[in-house]
Amino acid sequence: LKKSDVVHFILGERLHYPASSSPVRAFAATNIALCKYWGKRDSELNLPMTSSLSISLGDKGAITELSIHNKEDKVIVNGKEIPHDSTFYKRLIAFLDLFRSSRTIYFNIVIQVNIPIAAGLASSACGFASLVLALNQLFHWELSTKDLSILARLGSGSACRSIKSGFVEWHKGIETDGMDSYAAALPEIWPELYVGLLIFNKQEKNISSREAMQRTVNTSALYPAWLEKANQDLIAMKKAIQEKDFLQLGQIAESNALTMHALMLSAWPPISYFLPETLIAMQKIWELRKQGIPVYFTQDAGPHLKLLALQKNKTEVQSHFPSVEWVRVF
Ligand code: 2P0
Repeated sequence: LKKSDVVHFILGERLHYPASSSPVRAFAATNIALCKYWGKRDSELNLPMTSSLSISLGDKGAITELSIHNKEDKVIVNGKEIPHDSTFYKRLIAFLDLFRSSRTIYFNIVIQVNIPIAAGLASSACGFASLVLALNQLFHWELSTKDLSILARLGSGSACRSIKSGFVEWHKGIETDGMDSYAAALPEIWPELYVGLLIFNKQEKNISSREAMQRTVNTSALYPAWLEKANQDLIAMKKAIQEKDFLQLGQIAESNALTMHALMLSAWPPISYFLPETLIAMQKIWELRKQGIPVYFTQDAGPHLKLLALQKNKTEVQSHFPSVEWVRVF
């Protein structure tokens, strides 16, 4: 199945609805997975091998302003026009092509992202999610959250989780068309829970997560063990969230992230997103825990760490990591 088949299935005749004549705007928060998505069962439709669970980062994310343009597509990200030969432009345009149907229609896309782009902070997730929300408004589709999540997934897997705020679970689904692979919010809220961004540099990464996860699935001897662990972690994580058990949440998230990175080290050619600073910070976090300070981390496809802490421990953690930027989740 192709992406366009899924789009036709979801939108039907809505694919031909006229666009609004005035610009629309939509925000989507970026999300950080506590139980990671790492590996696909279908790389055309971004269908995952496992379910995953994330938290959306409050007001950190992307605002997409979308309008109809008269001659060609134009993409501006944080005030800069994106060159037409860049990978990002091509990926975005290929995604928009899905929604043009047979008509000649061009878009003006202005994206404002308030997190470092392509640094493992899931900017593609909030970018595609906000774009889908904006398309939904521009064409007055009035889609359900589930359908919006499926469309966002076609842009980038993790984008399907950015359609909702708070704790979000992406159900992996089993259908070949992926109509049961979408994200839904969990009912729990946890106002004391904070995420601390520990950013080590702003360089773009050298291998995309898309390529890295594919290589991991294809070459890591540890991958079957990951499938097992991912499943167990998800169950335990949902329990920890229900019971507001921070130590459990932190332990599962940190162990899940480290196992994902262990998979990458065991791939061939090996993949590492670690910088020396990443490892130094990890050691420090483990030391702080020995001293009784409850702080954990998670790490994505980049060198940065995201700290997990409760509101009451923020100040103390900050004294050891002065550069940390706290994000209020709820
Ligand atoms: C996650 N990551 O669960 C995992 C953990 C990075 C590390 O999802 O190919 O941009 O577009 O489906 O979603 C990043 O990969 O990949 C990601 P595609 P995506 O957040």
